[in-house]
Amino acid sequence: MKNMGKIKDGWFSEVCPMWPGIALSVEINKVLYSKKSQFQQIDVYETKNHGRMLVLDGIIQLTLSDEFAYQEMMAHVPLFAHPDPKNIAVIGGGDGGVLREAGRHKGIETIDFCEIDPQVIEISKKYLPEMARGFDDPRIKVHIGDGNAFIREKKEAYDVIIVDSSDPIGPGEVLFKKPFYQGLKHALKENGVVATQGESFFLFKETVAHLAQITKELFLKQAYSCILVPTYPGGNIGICLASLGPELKTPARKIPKELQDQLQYYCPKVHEASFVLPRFAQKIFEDI
Ligand code: SPM
Repeated sequence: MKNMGKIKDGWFSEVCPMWPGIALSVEINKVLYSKKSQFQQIDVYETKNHGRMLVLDGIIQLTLSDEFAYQEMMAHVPLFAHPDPKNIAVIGGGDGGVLREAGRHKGIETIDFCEIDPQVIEISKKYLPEMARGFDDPRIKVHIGDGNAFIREKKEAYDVIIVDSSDPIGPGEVLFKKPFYQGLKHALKENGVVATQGESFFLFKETVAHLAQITKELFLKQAYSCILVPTYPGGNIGICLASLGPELKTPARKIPKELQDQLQYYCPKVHEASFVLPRFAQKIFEDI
């Protein structure tokens, strides 16, 4: 895939044809790593004010200053929507951040993790240990390979599946298509919940509508949760949620105090509030 990032005068800019006319720029001090893996260009920068930053094919995946917002919401919204998650899968997110958050749930017994690019895991372990400590959890079984193929082999295996994908360009494209969602449904146990990277309703209206349409057709319930992330273009991103039973917009159980004390973004009120959308975004869901 074409690299969507540019560096000029000490600033990295994410420029992508999917959000024309806007660039998100972050001032950088140093390039810590820059190499092409079998799947994508991987860059790690030391930024001036936002800690280290992971960039794949020129698209910002995280900065250490605000990564907690995305990782916490991607993990805790689906995990608290489920009444008792025991077996879960995480697809993508080789930096380990979603695993770190999922691991805070003591009731989970097994975590299957699948990532297509082993280099992202290796580089995160070396340069982003705050994220990659997620891999230290003994309940995690790491599978290297295609997430779509991995999910297709599973039947009624998981209570919750979280898909931390990159954008629908490059290696993540297949994870935004209906056959993948059919596989997710097949892989869920009764009452299962799925959460996928749902893009921004400002910048990716068509993708948001497309995912809502697919999940409405296949699942009993579907909903879209909004997350504020200053270092993603538009300052926001969403979670596409779908369920075979549980309500999605309210937590199904109380959050233990020791878990709440570890978090910076997620709490039960934010869980509920994240589903309250501006009028134009609500309309995307009314129109499908
Ligand atoms: N664990 C962090 C991985 C992040 N995965 C999602 C990245 C999405 C980046 N693009 C956002 C585009 C803005 N709408």
